[in-house]
Amino acid sequence: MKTLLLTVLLTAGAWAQAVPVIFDTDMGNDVDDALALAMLHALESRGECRLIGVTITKDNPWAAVYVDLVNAFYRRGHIPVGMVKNGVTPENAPLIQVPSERRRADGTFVYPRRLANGAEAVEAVALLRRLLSAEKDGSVVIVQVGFSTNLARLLDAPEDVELVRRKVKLLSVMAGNFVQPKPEFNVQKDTAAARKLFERWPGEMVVSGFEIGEAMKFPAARIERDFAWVADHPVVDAYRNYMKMPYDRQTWDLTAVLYAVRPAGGYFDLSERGKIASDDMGRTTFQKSAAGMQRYLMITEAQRARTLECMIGLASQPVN
Ligand SMILES: [Ca+2]
Repeated sequence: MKTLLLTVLLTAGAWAQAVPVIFDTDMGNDVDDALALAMLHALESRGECRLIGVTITKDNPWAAVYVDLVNAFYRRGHIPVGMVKNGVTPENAPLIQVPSERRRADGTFVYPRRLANGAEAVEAVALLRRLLSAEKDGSVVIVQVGFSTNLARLLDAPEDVELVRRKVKLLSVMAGNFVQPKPEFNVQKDTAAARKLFERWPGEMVVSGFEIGEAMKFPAARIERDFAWVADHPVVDAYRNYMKMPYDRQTWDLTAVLYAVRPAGGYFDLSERGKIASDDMGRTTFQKSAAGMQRYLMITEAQRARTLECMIGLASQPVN
């Protein structure tokens, strides 16, 4: 009885420490979003975070279905999923569609899910508002690994800006490029939203630029080996349907998740404080200023191997 009580208390303690996370993703445009979502589930299983909701910026119905089935695979099919309205990149993508449609010989889905189709998902900005309102002040971490469409819209109303200011501890973003003046996909696809986010986000923001995920590639051999604990894994299925195997893929979105949940892990270095700006071409620039609330990730040669190994371990961690 004492042991049971202790277990309950320890579990409750871990739960209280677990940082509430919202994952905002363009699921379907690249496979790193799927690996990043797997990492969040592993981190939740370890008591480090609580995935309170997923909002999507890819305007394709399979994106919501795929996110929902991954959540269900990790036995968290209750997590709310929000869809962008009139978003960019509506095109179909095999990496989200093929796993969603796979059925067994008896006709049942290989990956059961709650959402029958994307139209059943709630609207993303309304969901963001609801999720933030329900959490403690200064507690929420948002991970944005797609376009800024949803979060920029959340900044339209002054009361929502105030909500963000009050509730959000950190916004961890994958976007931009801080070593070369080159357009980056997440900025380029919705330049107006990206500009607005960088100009007006009222809190701490740490950005993982193109160069960080580019420096660490998820090895195809580890996709084959480390996920072998289960016959059908929705993230492996997505990986196989994104490009012809075997291929190593950049870990862009995974880096934003790792920093978001383990900011003190020593996996990355941080730039000085300052202000990020983006242009109509999708390029980002950084202006340092002591009072700035924006920084970007940097990584040393010495950090790379450990950081990559950690991301591989979390993404492939078995369901508990
Ligand atoms: Ca992405």
